[in-house]
Amino acid sequence: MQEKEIVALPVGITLDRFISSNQDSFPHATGELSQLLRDIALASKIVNREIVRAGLADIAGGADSTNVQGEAQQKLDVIADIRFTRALINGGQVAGLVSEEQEAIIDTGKWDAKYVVAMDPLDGSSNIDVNVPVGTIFSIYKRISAVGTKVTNEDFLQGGRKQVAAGYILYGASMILVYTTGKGVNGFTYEYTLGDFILSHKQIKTPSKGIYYSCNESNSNTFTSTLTNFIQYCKSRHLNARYAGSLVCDFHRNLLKGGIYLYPCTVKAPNGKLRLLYECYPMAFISEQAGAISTNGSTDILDADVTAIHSRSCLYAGSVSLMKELEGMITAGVPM
Ligand code: AHM
Ligand code: MG
Repeated sequence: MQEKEIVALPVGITLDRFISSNQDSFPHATGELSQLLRDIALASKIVNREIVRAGLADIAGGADSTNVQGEAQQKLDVIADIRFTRALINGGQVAGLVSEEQEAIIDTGKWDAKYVVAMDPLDGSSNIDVNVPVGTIFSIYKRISAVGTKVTNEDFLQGGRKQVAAGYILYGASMILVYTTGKGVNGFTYEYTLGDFILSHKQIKTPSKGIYYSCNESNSNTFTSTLTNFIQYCKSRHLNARYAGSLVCDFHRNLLKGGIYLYPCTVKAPNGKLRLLYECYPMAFISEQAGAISTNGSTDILDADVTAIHSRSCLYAGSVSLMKELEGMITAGVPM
């Protein structure tokens, strides 16, 4: 049966109303995905509460521990991981979870649930101590293992095209939740006095001509000549450089204003720094839905194979005109 068109929803309605109306546009929807999205929104409010008081409470700074990738954990990394995990377990719609902060799949024990979630609970956490925006990134799949059984690795390694929803929360000057279920991208700004997310950015479309490039140029001595030439091209076109070092923050700016985000493979991170499952795939899904493009230098990110839950990738994502220029240079020059 054909999906019904999403009802035209006005800016200003609550996330809850939006989710319910979207659900009505899927004829066989049972409400489980809707509830899962609400659980993520709830967890984000709790994490946001922690972030805004980080300068006052003793929750900024390092946690004296490292995560599975051997990276130093911040206290808020740990807190965000606990908050999201707890909200998703208690919500009951998720059979298993993958988190950047946990080595193995988290078995929620809710084996009757049909969804699994991969997430980076607090992305860009090196920015916490200096009050620069950070984010949460999530990606949702329908499990392929039988409902009623324990989840498996394969449930998470289905590939980017199998995502049923993906999104991020940006904890910035205001908190905004941006997500897609494959019917466009919408953004909801948190209204503190109401305690609700309100539709503020309806059907986001990335301008095809970008005005920003976002890249950690301190790695430029290890860039390929193709990438060096592309950065030179950006400068010759008077694009502005903008790089906070928080993927969610840098990606969000380019999504709305037009631009390109570049995290190449480097000597320090030969396979790329960003994680495919819970950083690149969700951003790629959002990009595509917003009319932008993403690649790892040779393949559309959504078509790139994932072999392990914490696999890494290079990421180039952004406005069509800039991405076409980059792809042209890749074809003509040395591989990235
Ligand atoms: P994290 O998930 O440990 O926070 O690392 C990912 C972050 C991204 O948010 C950001 O784009 C990138 O790492 C910045 O890396 P670098 O400091 O090498 O530029
Ligand atoms: Mg991250």
